[in-house]
Amino acid sequence: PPPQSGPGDATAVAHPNIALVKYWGKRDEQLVLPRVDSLSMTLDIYPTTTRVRLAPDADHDHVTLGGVPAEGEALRRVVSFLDLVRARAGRPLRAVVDSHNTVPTGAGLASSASGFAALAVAAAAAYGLDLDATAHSRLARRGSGSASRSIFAGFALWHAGPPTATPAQADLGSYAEPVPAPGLDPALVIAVVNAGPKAVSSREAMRRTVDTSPLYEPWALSSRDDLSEMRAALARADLDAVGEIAERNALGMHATMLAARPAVRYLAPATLTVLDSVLQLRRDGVSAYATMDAGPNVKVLCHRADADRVAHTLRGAAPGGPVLVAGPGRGARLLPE
Ligand code: 2P0
Repeated sequence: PPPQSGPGDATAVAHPNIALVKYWGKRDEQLVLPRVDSLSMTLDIYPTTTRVRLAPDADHDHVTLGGVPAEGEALRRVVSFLDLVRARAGRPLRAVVDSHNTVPTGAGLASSASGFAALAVAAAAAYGLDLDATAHSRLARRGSGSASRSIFAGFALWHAGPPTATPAQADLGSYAEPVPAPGLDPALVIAVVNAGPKAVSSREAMRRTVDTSPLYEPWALSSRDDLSEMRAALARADLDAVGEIAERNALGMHATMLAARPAVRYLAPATLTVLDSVLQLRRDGVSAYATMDAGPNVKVLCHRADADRVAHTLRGAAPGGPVLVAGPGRGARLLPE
């Protein structure tokens, strides 16, 4: 039977998002407060489905990811997230969590975004918290920063939040909200050049970049201009401007990591081969722009009408890994619909 969400037992689905203006660097690790605003597109592929059931007789949380019991850091992150929800609900009960990702985990394909967005919505409902989308976004942020954006459909802006006097105020000030982009009909073509887990977690890589990279502050400053120009470009449905800003913002983010000590390098030879083919597409008159996250995989923004041609070119450039076409997807929600 289809899952029925209600108090005590709730199932949620969420999709990953890809940032066009990146989140890189925290100002508060505990609260997951970023140093910069970021802006993303939620995808319509790679959903994560997560069921949370309260377990009155259990003395610890049971967590499975893809049917396999979670352990180590993955388990710790889910349990601390549930602790937050329990504290807020004033209910100490343990839970059974079953999560199914369709996206390769830890490969820079935003599995933690869909994962914690689905967990936030399902856990809040199971523990009887009545949260609006903004509150879901703040809560999801505590699990993984980028998850704050997957609460929303389409384009979303995650506010770093203003400087504040207290941690409670800071928590309130950092959440995502939808950004309308009327008239834009985009696709993101994803070239998976390596679906394996990354060697350095994005959490560790961000920390090292902020602490040691002389390029971090200049990038964070320029990112503010990228964000305001991106909002204007989305509002006028200017895909070429959206793509140019996204590509320069991502390359700049990777430059900050390359300048960290020791360097963090997610870009692989196949990444550069795909970037060359994106340049060639542009020379051939196709509006195509690349972005890369904490991994070697490349996401190419284009008009939806050009997506098949772009996908064909990327398949030729990076034989081996799958190439998928994604469009703007829905926000996180409880099942059934
Ligand atoms: C982003 N990334 O904006 C950036 C660009 C990767 C590169 O958000 O430590 O998994 O859990 O808050 O959200 C990946 O970082 O990090 C990420 P945590 P998260 O999408």
